[in-house]
Amino acid sequence: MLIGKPSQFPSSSITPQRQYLSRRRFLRGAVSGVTAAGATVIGGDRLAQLFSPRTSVFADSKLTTVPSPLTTTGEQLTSYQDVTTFNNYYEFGVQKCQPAQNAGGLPTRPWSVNVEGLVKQPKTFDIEALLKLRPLEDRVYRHRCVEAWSMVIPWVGYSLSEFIKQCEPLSDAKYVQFLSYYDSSVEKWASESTIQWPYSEGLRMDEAMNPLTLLTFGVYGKILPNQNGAPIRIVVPWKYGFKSAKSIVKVRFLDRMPPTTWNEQAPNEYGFYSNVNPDVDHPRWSQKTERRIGLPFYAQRRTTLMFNGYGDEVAALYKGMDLRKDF
Ligand SMILES: Nc1nc2c(c(=O)[nH]1)N[C@H]1C(S)=C(S)[C@@H](COP(=O)(O)O)O[C@H]1N2
Ligand SMILES: [Mo]
Repeated sequence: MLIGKPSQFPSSSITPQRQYLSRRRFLRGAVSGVTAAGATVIGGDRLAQLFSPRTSVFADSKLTTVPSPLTTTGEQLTSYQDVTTFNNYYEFGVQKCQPAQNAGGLPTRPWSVNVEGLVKQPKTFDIEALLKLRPLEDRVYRHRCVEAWSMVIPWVGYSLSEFIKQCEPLSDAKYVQFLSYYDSSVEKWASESTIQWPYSEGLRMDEAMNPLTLLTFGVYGKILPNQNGAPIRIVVPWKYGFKSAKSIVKVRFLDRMPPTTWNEQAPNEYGFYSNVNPDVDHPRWSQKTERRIGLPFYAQRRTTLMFNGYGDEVAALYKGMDLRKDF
């Protein structure tokens, strides 16, 4: 077994989730046996952590789910392996392989989401209560990153609108902001980029209330792995991936557009709306096509669809807007 800084390991040396969990159970059993015999040793939890801190103990837990009428079908799903090892989560490193290696220390329990701003009264929701608020649905969505790659992912969650109703926003709330967890002692890689933390994203209220916008707790029928934004994230399938903030700790209702991370980084490259739009290129690359992760190389290239293929459901939200200006 390897011991060292996670960044020193090639991804091939990462212990697969199942193997790690069973090893962890074994270690616990072994250590309690030794302790019972009278020897002084470090506890099973601590020992297991020393050996392999990369995967959350929750990551393998199955969720009880129901089918969803809002699922997208017909396309081959991206494998669990690709969905959970090719990630963007800059707090845990700027390379795609880094979040899976580094996010093990994200403390996903206890966890609560604070709601503030233009609401009847500020509230705090515990993650366990949020998991039970509505039946958890299986929803397959296309996922299009602004970097022109894509996946097809079976998420687990329920419409964000169900949560927003519980927040009791006031009528002058026109936008909603999502703030991600940030702790520089846990997310040591955050300083590798010039981003101002915490990660911030936002939606116009009608976008947030659209039934497709998913409050997400899981993937492939299981609790979200940390690198995918555990324990709670947003998924907005008709927008570029960066609109979907991970590991949310705060939701704020506002009467104006909130500042958002990528828009602040480079306003000419990343707009507030960031709807998937093959007709509006990024200043440095085309958005007309995308590379579907996990397929053989000759089959990867595909045409990007307006609103990522969700135009029937969302085009009306942007009626009368110039999407070249409001990109
Ligand atoms: N807090 C936080 N949320 C984030 C990001 C991030 O770096 N930090 N990256 C975004 C980007 S660019 C994408 S494409 C998606 C990636 O989600 P996935 O890794 O689950 O596919 O998360 C988004 N949410
Ligand atoms: Mo992205």
